[in-house]
Amino acid sequence: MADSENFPKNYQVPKIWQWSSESGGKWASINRPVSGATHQKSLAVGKHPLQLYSLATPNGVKVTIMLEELLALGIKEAEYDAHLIRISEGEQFSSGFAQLNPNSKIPVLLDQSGTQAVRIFESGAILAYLAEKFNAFLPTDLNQKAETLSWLFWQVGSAPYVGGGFGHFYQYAPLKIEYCIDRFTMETKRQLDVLDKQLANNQYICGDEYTIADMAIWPWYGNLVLNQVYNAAEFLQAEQYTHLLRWAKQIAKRPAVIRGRMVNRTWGELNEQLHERHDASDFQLKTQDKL
Ligand SMILES: N[C@@H](CCC(=O)N[C@@H](CS)C(=O)NCC(=O)O)C(=O)O
Repeated sequence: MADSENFPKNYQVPKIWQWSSESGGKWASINRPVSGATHQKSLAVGKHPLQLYSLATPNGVKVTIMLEELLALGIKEAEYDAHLIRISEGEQFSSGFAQLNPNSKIPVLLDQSGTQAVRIFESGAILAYLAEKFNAFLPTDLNQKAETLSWLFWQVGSAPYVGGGFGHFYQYAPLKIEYCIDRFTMETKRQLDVLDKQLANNQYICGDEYTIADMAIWPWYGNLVLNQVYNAAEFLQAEQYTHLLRWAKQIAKRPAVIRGRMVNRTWGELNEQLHERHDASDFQLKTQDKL
């Protein structure tokens, strides 16, 4: 990894950008300016109709929370296999993965329950697909559905400023650049304020009903104020967002959320890491502390 000394003090923008694989940073080894597979490897396929290929990042956890919530409702058809994709090792660039998601990013879902298998990529699209397939966590009333989808799309459009912007420059960038940290901290705090105001008058994001909007927003913004990502709660003065914190703590206690955030997790406490999930009993039998 390059450190700050590798960066010239007076950078002049060249006429044409050239890719330097030495540009450094935590994700330098997997970042490329081109798409597509880097190696031939097919994906493992388990016994259940739903096959998830993922990692327990906030985008991955959205889907495992949804699947665990569906199972908690007693919907057996939502049984799934969750296969681990180690993105820091470039497993998202296997030919099998790239075939399911041309964007080579987790999560991706393969639904084999019908006559023709369906692949769904983009976490927001996966949540909407599962909600419609199982008729749960997305209101059928058109106006309420519009409100839920507005917040779902808000999350998908807004979180890259938090992840790719704030989180990247605050935690991962090999040098701390005040301009970048200021710019993305400002935007992140603005977004936290949007949520705090919405939750001042609503139990859940869209009112009294827990929906896919909560499942999409919690892994990013709930975890941020609970100091579970980027270790930035103090820096962002998370305690100011009292309504958001109240909601974040409430969601964190849901059994399906506790299970969902363990799936495909490869860091943190060993008893909270379930690298692969192929059966409901895996939560009791196959966490890393038991293997
Ligand atoms: N908009 C996508 C974003 C997915 C995404 O950024 N996934 C990250 C992990 S959170 C990833 O797979 N990164 C690997 C890479 O960029 O190569 C979604 O919501 O599904």
